[in-house]
Amino acid sequence: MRVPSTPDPGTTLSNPVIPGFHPDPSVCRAGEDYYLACSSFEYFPGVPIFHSRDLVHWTQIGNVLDRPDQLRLPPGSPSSGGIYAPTLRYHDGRFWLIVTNVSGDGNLLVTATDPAGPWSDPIRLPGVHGIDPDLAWDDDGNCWCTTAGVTQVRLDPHTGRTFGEPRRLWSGTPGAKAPEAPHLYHIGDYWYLLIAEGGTERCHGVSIARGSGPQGPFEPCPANPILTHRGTDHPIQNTGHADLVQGPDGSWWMVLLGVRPQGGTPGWHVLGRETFLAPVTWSDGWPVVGELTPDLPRPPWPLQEPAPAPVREDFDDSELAPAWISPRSRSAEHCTTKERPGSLTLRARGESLDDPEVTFVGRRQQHLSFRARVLADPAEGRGGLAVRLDEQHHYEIEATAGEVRVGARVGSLRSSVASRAVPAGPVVLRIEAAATRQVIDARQGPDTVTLGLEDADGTFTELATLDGRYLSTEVAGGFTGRVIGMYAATGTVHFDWFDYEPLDADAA
Ligand code: 6LW
Repeated sequence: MRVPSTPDPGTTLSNPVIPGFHPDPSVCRAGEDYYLACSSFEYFPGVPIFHSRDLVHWTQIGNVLDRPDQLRLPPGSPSSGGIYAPTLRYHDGRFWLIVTNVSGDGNLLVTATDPAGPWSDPIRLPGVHGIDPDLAWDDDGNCWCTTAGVTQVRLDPHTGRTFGEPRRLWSGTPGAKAPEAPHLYHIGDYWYLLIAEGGTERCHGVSIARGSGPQGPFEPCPANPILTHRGTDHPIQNTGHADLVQGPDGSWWMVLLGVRPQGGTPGWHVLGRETFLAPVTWSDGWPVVGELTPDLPRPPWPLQEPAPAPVREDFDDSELAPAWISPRSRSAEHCTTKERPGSLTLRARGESLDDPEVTFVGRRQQHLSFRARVLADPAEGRGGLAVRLDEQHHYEIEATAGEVRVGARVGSLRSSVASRAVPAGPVVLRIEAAATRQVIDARQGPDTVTLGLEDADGTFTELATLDGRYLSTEVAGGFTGRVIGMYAATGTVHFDWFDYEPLDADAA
C-alpha cells in the first residue's frame, strides 16, 4: 500500500526537486550558481535548463535547443525518440552540453557563455557512437567523451573531431543489463566512472568504478550498486541515471531520476521520470549515497525559494515561456500569441491528437493532483484541453461551436466517451486529476481524471471520470510523462487563458 507523504512546507523539503517529466538530470556548478539539464524526447523546444543557488529550488531559465535548426525531429519520428540524456559541464569559462538526437542527427555538442542562451549551432559528432555521451577534461587539456556501453573516445570539442576508435572502459556489474549514463570525474587521487545499470525501469541502479587516470583501468566499487530501490516497496522507484556535484559548503550531492508509482499493485507512475536530490558521503574513497526520501534532508546552507508559479497564463507576452512544449516542432504559422493579443491562437495541422504532427502546446504535469482550465473559443475550428502521454494515450475535452465532447485513446482503442450541447461561443474546459491517496483495493489505479466544463457562473459539469492508469508509463511504455495542453484538431482555436494549479497535498 502506498500512502504518499504530505510535505509540510515549514519543516521539510520535498523530493523530487524538479517534479514532472524531467529525466536524466545532468548538473554543473559555476561559482555560486548551479545549472541542470534534462532529456526532452519528441518535444520542441528541447533540453529544459534550470538554475539554482541551493540545489533544492530550481527555476527553468530556458531550453538549450530552442531553434528549429538545432533540433530536427523528422515528421513521424516516434514518441520517446528525439533527445536523450544530456551532459552539462562548465569548463574554461563556458558551458558545454553534449546530447543525442536518436531520431536524426545523432550526437551533438553545443556551447554557451550564458546557460539561459543563446546556445551555439550544434557540432555533429559522427565519431562518437552510442547514447548518453559525457564530457570530461583531464589536466593536460584532453577532452574525453564516454558513452553508454561503456566506451570512450578522445574528442576535440571545438571541431567535433575524434581521435582513434572508441574503446571499451567497463561493462558494469556482471549480470546487470544496460550499463549507461556514464559520467567521469577527477576527485582527489582518483578518476571515478559513475554509471546507471539494470535498465531504467524497476531494476535501475547507480554503480561506480575508479582508476588512476581518465582511461582507466577501472576497479568496480565492492558496494555496487551504490544506490538502487529494486525489489523494495520504497515510494520512489526506478532510481538511477545520476550526476555528482558539490554543494556550496563542499559537501557532495547526487541528482538522479526516480519515479513515484501510485495506486495498487504494481503501481503506476504518471508524471514520468522526475529529478531527485540525495546526499553523498565518502568512505574508503568510495561515495556512499544517503537516503533518497520524499522528505529531503535540509542542507546546511541558506535556501532561496522562488515565488510560487502563478496559476494563470494569460498569453500577454509575445513569446511563450520556456515551460511550454509541443510535439516535434512549433511554427509561428500554427501557434502564435500575436494574432489575437492576450490569447494563444492554434491553427490545426494534424487531424487529431492521434497525429504526431498535431498542433499542441502544453506543460508537464508536475503534481499528482492538479486542476487545469482553459477558456477556449472554437468559433473557427475544433480543439480543446488534453492530457497527453503520447499519440496513442490521451484523454481530452474538445469544443466545437455548440458542442463539447470527451474523447479517450488508449493504444488501438478510441472512444467518444460523452458529449453535451452548449451555447455557441467561448467555453471553459476543465480537467482534474485526483491521486489515489489511500489504497483500499489493490486494483485501484494511480488517479482519476475528470473532464468537464464550467457554466458562465463557474458551476462545474462533469462529463466523464476516467481511470488514470491508461495514461501511465507502465501501460504506455516510453520515457516521457503526462503533458497537459491545448490543441487544435481542425481550423483555428483561440485560448484566452490557461490555468494550472496543484491540489491538496501537492500544493506545497
Ligand atoms: C537514457 C538512458 C536512460 O538515454 O533512459 O534512464 C534513456 N536512463 O540513460 C532515455 O532517457
